[in-house]
Amino acid sequence: MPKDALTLLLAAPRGFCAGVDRAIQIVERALERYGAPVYVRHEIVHNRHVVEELERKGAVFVEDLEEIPGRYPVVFSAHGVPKSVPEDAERRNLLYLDATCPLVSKVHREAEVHFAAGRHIILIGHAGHPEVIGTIGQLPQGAVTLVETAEDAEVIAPPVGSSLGDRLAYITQTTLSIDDTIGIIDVLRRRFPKIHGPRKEDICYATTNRQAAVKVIAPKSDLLLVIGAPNSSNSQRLVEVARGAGCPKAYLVQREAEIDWRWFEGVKTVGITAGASAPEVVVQEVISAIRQRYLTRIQEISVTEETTHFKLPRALTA
Ligand code: 10D
Ligand code: SF4
Repeated sequence: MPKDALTLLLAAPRGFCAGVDRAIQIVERALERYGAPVYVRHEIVHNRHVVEELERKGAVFVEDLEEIPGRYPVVFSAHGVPKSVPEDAERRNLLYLDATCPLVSKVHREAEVHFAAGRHIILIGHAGHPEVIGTIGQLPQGAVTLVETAEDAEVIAPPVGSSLGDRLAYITQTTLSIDDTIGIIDVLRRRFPKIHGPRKEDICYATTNRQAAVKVIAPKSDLLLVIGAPNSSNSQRLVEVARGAGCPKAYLVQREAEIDWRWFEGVKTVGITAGASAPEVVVQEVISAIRQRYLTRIQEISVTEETTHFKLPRALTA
């Protein structure tokens, strides 16, 4: 039977960002330098494929330093950690390498600057996400109030005094939906006109660019596949952005095996993108699987070129 025709719209940029690239390299270099095992606290980035590849090379993933059975090197994940974690590593005499993305660390520093200026901090982000736990953990308990939605922003009651003058500031998680975050900031600015904050938000360049590319391909797509993991915030946001931008059939898949081929019924154009933690090999695996079933024409739609690159910690380059 002849294959049906399908157009694939490949979003660009997609996949690995500079922070993910750096974090993976930190684990690889640590393995070369110190030998296996190298422990990694939390998934280095939220992707099973990446984690399994590093496990094959000798990395061991744990959620708590307590699980490390001796004086082995440990890498902190790209999402960042509360201040108590390096302190704990020092108490345990562990050699640690911090793979926190420099753009997450920048938000940590913003939080510290606001705190030093006597401001109460509103963090816009998702409860329980490791980046949010890490950012809140830069400051003493009670210094930060978490806001997840515009509805939250309407009702939060910052500590007495801070909301009246200019002793209030906001910061954000780096992987949020741009549009939702703007909505939340609008509420905060209306309620607290003197609130301090970044020029826009703290959403990083990679999140911004991947969402921009999805907004271009979604209206042209009958189906849109986002390659990424369910615990990956930036990947989940790409699904929401695609649905909001005109492609209700947008799904998150970790691998080719998760594709439900019934999604393709009656479909002529399929958009494809990948979260910042999803490797290009998985994108190519998905494309090959589609090509086995359909006569495909591939078109890459690029909204911008990315040139950002982050240096490795000196401990690994000296
Ligand atoms: O869940 P997420 O989007 O924050 O993390 P993921 O590991 O999927 O992607 C990299 C993003 C990081 C480390 C947070 F900035
Ligand atoms: Fe850094 Fe952004 Fe990548 Fe997160 S998504 S690791 S903040 S560049």
